[in-house]
Amino acid sequence: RQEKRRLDYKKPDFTITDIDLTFELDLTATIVTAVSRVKRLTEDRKIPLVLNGDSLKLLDVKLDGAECAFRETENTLELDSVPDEFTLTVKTCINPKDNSELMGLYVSDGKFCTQNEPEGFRRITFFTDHPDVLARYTTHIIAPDGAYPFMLSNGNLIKDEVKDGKRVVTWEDPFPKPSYLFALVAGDFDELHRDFVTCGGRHVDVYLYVDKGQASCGTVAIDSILRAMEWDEKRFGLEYDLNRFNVVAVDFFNAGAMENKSLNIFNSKYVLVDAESATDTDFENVLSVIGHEYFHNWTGDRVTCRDWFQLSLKEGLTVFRDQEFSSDLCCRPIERIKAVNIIKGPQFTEDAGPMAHPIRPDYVMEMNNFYSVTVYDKGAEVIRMIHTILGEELFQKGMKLYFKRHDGCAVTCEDFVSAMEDASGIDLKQFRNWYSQAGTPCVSGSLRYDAEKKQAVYTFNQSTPATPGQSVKQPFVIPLSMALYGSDGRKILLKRNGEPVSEVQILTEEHNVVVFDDVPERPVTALLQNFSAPVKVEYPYAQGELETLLKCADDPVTRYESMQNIINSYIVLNTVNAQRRLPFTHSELVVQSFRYILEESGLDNRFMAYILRIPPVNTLMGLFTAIDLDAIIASRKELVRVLSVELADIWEKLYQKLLAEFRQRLAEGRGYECTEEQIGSRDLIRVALNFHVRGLVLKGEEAKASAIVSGHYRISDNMTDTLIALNAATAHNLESRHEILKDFESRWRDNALVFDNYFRAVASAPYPDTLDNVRKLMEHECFDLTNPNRVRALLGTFSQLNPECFNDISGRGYEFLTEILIKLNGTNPHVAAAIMTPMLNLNRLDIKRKGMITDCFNRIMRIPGLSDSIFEKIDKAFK
Ligand code: HT7
Ligand code: ZN
Repeated sequence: RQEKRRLDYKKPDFTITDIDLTFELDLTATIVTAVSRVKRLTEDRKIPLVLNGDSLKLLDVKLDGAECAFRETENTLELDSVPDEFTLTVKTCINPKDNSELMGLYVSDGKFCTQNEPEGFRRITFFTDHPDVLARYTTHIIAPDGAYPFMLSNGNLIKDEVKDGKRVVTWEDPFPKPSYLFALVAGDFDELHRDFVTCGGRHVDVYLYVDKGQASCGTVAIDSILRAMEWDEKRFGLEYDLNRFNVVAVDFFNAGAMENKSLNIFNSKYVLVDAESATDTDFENVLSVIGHEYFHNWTGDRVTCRDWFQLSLKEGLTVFRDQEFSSDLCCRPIERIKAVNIIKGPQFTEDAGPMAHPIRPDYVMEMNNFYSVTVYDKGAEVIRMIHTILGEELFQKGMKLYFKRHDGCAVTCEDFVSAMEDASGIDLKQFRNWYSQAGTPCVSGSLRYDAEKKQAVYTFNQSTPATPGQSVKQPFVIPLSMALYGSDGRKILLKRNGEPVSEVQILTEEHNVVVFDDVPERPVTALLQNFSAPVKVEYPYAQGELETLLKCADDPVTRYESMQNIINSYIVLNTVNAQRRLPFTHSELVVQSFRYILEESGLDNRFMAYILRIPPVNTLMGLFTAIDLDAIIASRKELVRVLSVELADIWEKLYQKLLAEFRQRLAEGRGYECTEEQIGSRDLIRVALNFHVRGLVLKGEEAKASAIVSGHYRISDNMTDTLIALNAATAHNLESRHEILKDFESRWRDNALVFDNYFRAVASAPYPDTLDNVRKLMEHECFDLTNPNRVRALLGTFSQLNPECFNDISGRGYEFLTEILIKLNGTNPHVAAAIMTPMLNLNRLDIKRKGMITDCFNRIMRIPGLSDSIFEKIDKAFK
């Protein structure tokens, strides 16, 4: 097996300027005829044309219409001594129905669809399947008349005719594109339509295709497309470029969605929502994923990646754009906190593990493994830092220059940074380290206050731990947003040499000194406001300082982070206590801070719910180099216990108050709405209910807790509240869980996406019988190991969101996942590789768990036909 290296990139020897594709659709034997116009790009005529192929049956090859010599290897079709320019016709046969990997052309619930990013097109026909080969596509789809009412591909509809009982539909895409953006869909759907008029006055027909009978669940999605189109014009000045934009929702999909040019294909999870069956989060995800895919039209499709090492060029930038979209349309601080939680949870974990890689990786074995939180979410943070350093105006100037230079091209991250640099005049040379170095930098700060000079003198040292293949790191450019507060909580204007200075201090060295003048007293320091860089911060807060920030900071993220800091310090302390078999230290400050937030802060419900979040075990693991899982779990449980018991009256009152408001809404006939206000009430009622119930259970009032939860389930008029009850029942192991699960099952067993919530609730319960329950559910008629959504809901939840059971010291969790990985390796290795992430922590776990995971990994490594996706991860974990 071989890794590919970023620095081995070579310009293509041939390009394909035009391709005419004909698909004679058949479930098990689709015939694909590809007629390509090929041009040699090198001087050297001895270089053969090499086309990629995977799982194809080759039927015929012709060069300029005539027989020709060719060589077929396991994964290529090669032709020697070809002319400088010619037409190549390749006929292949593929089996979409048996395509369980869901890459290339496959069948999802009777409908044909494609997924070609990153290397799926080579499973459709032999082709130069690299993103730097941009061709114009014409597609003819042929099927028996009436078989597939909708037959779609990229671009404009050119012809739709019936000949000899066969329907032939022709599409033409005028924009040259890489093969990974090619798409085809054929099947029967409900169709929704909207007309959008662009800022330039052009009419765009926007279509959404969903499963038959689901049209009413598609209105939010199609309206979100229009909102995205309008936003991109207003904020980025980017107008849609064709007269048609199609989105199709399918049930079998490896990821969230795909930005194929003018024919986006979506996992139906991110399209189908209605008031009855979707949660608040489902609604928010639809807006953000629809936005993300639409925004790719410019950042991904019009300007694409030169090679897959550059993936963050389009993904980091597009995540940044979708985050801004949701922030402009919904609630900015909440969106920011959601993004911060992803970075501080899964991304920091990835950066600390064997799969750590820079946002622009240098070595890749299986590209599918690099659609990672690092490339996407840390990539977005890197773009955000550029935005912070340049400011909105210069950033937009940089975007304009980027499009001016590179529209219609396949380019690199370097090209993007150069455009930003040239447009702004700001030197980003050292900033580029964010693209080349992996790992999470740690900034450790200290303050010396000089009362005589009225100066605050900060020292900031940055260091980044070694990551695989990168033992020594160069310093990063870290935009550190700071604010200083007086003991009265009032903000102190930042000044140097008598002049006001920006809150964003740019750290560039390993050791940095930052001085502020005219500081009347020793200040309370807010560091990393708005999480201005993806780093860890260490700062010796004096007593009372975090409370001051929690209460007075004007940046909501600082307030949130102050509470997280307060919580984390007790978690660390009590984890150490648990390890040493010492009694727990009372979490005094957390209790006081919670009390303040709940009783005095006056925060709105939604923000209050976020600020009262206790980080999950997975995130807490990131606080330690060596993970003592049992001690961390015990320490977190203790914190929940203390908060539940000591604030019991407050939780009960809060729950009753919010419940009364809920009842009032129902009494007034006001239905479910996905508004910030209603979402806030539900977010907070979830927190209140869980603490209230935990408190009751701890007091031995299990029956009362059970009754409250079933009451909540019964009163619910929406899926969010229903799941608040369902999850509370399973999370607290209440008697009512049986009745609630039974009712939920009978109501929702016919709706697979909703039923996934049942799988998630059972799989996340932290109790000894959970693994048996998960095993049983694999036999449930709604479970299907070939559907990635089902696998993620049941098995992904168990491995990723239930660290207590998954890492059970018996090793049963590891054994179970190993069985699953071995099964999935043969059907869908990409989904397998995605759910095995928690096992990659093995080197930081205790010796017993490490030994058990090692045994499982050894077993997997021995199976015949092990996929590169799984092999690459285990191999790295072993190094
Ligand atoms: N660009 C898309 C990536 C994607 C994908 C990757 C691997 C396997 C299946 C996939 N489906 C979609 C999604 C996006 O970032 O917009
Ligand atoms: Zn994307």
